[in-house]
Amino acid sequence: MSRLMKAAPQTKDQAIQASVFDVARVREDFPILKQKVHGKPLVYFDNGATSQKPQVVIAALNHYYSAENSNIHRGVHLLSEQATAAYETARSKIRNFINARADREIIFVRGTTEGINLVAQSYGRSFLKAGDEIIVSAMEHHSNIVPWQMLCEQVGAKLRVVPINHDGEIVMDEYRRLLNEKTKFVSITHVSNALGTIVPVKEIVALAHERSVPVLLDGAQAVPHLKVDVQELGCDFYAFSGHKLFGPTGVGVLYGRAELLEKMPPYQGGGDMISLVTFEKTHYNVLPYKFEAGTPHIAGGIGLGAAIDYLSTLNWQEVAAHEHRLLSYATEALGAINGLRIIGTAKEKAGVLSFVFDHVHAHDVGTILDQEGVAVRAGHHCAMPVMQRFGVPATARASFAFYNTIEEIDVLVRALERVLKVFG
Ligand code: 7TS
Repeated sequence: MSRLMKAAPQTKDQAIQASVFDVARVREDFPILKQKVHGKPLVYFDNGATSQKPQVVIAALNHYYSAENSNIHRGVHLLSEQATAAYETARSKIRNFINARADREIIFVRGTTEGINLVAQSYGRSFLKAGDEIIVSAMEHHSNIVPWQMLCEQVGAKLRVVPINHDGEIVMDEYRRLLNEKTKFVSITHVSNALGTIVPVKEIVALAHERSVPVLLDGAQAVPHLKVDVQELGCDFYAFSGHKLFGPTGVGVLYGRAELLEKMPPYQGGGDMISLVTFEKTHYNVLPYKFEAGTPHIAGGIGLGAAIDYLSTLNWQEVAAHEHRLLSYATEALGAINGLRIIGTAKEKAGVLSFVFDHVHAHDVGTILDQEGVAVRAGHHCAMPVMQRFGVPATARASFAFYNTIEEIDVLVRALERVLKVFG
């Protein structure tokens, strides 16, 4: 299932020779990559925070606002019909992209964060009670911790945390031990944003299901790198953000198994999520609209559909091999730098390289890299417990996308050498 495997060391020549993926051509599709920052060519290694948009996505947004802008699901006029059709077509593309069974299992949300909050509040408040336990892992993004803590405060449930080992992998024996008759929900990331670890989520789901415990997977960092098939994974919920998948900000997806979504109450009330309203009683709309109160991010949904169309034009095997080369080349090159320590050395990793220097703070690293045109993220990556686990305040993080190149990693390495010069 995973498209990226262990990072095997490669020389630069091996890495370039082995490349069949035409990265130069793909880069032409992303206008922003031609930018210079501080007079240097942009090297964009902050894809974990948000990825860049191909011209076709920008054009889809432009087309929507220039030619189709109208509210959906309500107009009798042509523009509204066109906008509705475009939005619902995007939903079908997403369904196909993650292999959900039906369009009604695809709920448009603002992003991963809202998807997780929706499940915590709608499913959690309805079906969890005092004494129940929710399992998360020690490598979650805050958006897969805090919504569950809020739920725990509301219903009196308890959060249990599966530890990770020193490579940044889930300790599966501990997970097995934590699963018990009190466990009522499991919510785990598919790929860690701070460490790059690919989590064995299929096994995690299967173990939970042995106890009939539903599982949500946070797919924010997985969908840009892995081929995700929600039926194969067997998960009950899967959340991801459009903006990390080369689509617009402000739109994302919550997949849910229809059987569960049917049982869950609405998350928010308002227009579009109802079929009949009287002051005595309101009848809710059918799926997925029951969970889509108010005017949604119509252009965003359409733009996300365009991103998925774009991705379907790429050869995924080539993309996977290229990303694997980037990660293995970067792991080797950065690993050779004096005093640099890579945080997150799992056997299976996707597109993320977090690192620290013994005597230079990650923010200083990020600032000097920026002067060299290299954009990385420096900080706790909204995963403070991961930083605590590794005993560091912050890391610098290079996160890759398929449009990155081996030459860009060389620029990063030279820039890191400058960091060492500046800070001795
Ligand atoms: N889950 C994971 C694993 C993430 O990496 C992120 C965002 C989120 C959830 C939240 O996504 P949102 O789109 O709803 O905000 N991660 C990052 C990051 O690593 N740097 O900036 C945002």
